[in-house]
Amino acid sequence: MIKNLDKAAGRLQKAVRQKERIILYGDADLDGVCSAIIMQETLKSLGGNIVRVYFPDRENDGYGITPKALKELTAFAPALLCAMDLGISNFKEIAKAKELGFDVILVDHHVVLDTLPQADIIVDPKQEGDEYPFKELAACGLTFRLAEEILGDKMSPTMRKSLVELAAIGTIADMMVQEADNREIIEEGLATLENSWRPGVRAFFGLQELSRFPNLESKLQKMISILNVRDVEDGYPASFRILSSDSEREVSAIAERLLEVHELRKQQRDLLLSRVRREVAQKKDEPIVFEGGEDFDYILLGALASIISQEERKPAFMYRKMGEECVGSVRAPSGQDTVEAMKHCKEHTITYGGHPQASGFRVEVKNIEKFRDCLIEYFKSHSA
Ligand SMILES: [Mn+2]
Repeated sequence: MIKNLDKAAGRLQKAVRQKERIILYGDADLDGVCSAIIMQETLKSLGGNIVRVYFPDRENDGYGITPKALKELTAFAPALLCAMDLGISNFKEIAKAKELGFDVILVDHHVVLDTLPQADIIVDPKQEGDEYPFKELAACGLTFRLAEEILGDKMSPTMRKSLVELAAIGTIADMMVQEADNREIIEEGLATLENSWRPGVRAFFGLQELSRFPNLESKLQKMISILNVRDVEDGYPASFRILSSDSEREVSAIAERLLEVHELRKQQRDLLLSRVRREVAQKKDEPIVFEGGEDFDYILLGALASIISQEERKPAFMYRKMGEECVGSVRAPSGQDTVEAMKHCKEHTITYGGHPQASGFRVEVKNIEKFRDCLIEYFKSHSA
């Protein structure tokens, strides 16, 4: 049993029974969005009083539970705040949320830093004392397990299909290893995906561009990269608006538009990529790639870092300079632990966290070179 899964389920059931206000807070990527929709549909099927589904705007407010979010959400306090795919490194913010009158449940799968935040219930298979053997569930996989625990035999076969499809999409999008629980979730979810009842999924399989791809896997990859396009309306990412909508017409319009933006983004990414490659060619001896600037579009950082780290077989740190701060995205080949490296250099950071092979950071502009030098030193002695 995943540690605290039963406690989290019990607490959410109690909130439903007592008509407590419930806030769902998800990361804005597909894993977080799929988690939030799974939880939303689960609790709504029981009559839960969900007053807000919140996604932080990573580009403007940063990752995780943000001070800006708490400022807005405080209007709903007291309430139960269920955070998914984030939170495990939000020590200050969670302490603040408690002060404001929230009960906090975290469903996260990111690496636990030195201590745990002061949340009431934490589900994270990477925490100490969790004896569940498989540690690599995505947040949406954990949320699906939580939904099973909450609903028990109230989860109809139809509902199960539509939730596990989301869990499969989010697990693949988060690039989790396709083993054990993840493989089960993916196999079960993909079995019905092309005939999904979810209008948002149907909209994609109806797109001309998708029909060109030869098999389900490649179609799904295309769908995921389109859903990843940043397009926020009233605080809601397009992926959430599409996947949670029940209007066929609304979803096809959004899907068509995202597809256009997606093509544009690809061109922008390729431009930036060729610039970064030229820089990297000058610095072949360094153990890492560390590049950034004011014109590094935040939304492209993850993709850039991922491509460069594969090409160079080195950890790649890509950042955007925004005012006084640099916000970065990190990818590394397997065997290299970027979270451990940043822990070693944490005196130069504002925050950092994530997975060994995919992580992020915020660093003050005045410390960015110290941070880079510290990482270079670290990887000189810890290279795979
Ligand atoms: Mn995730």
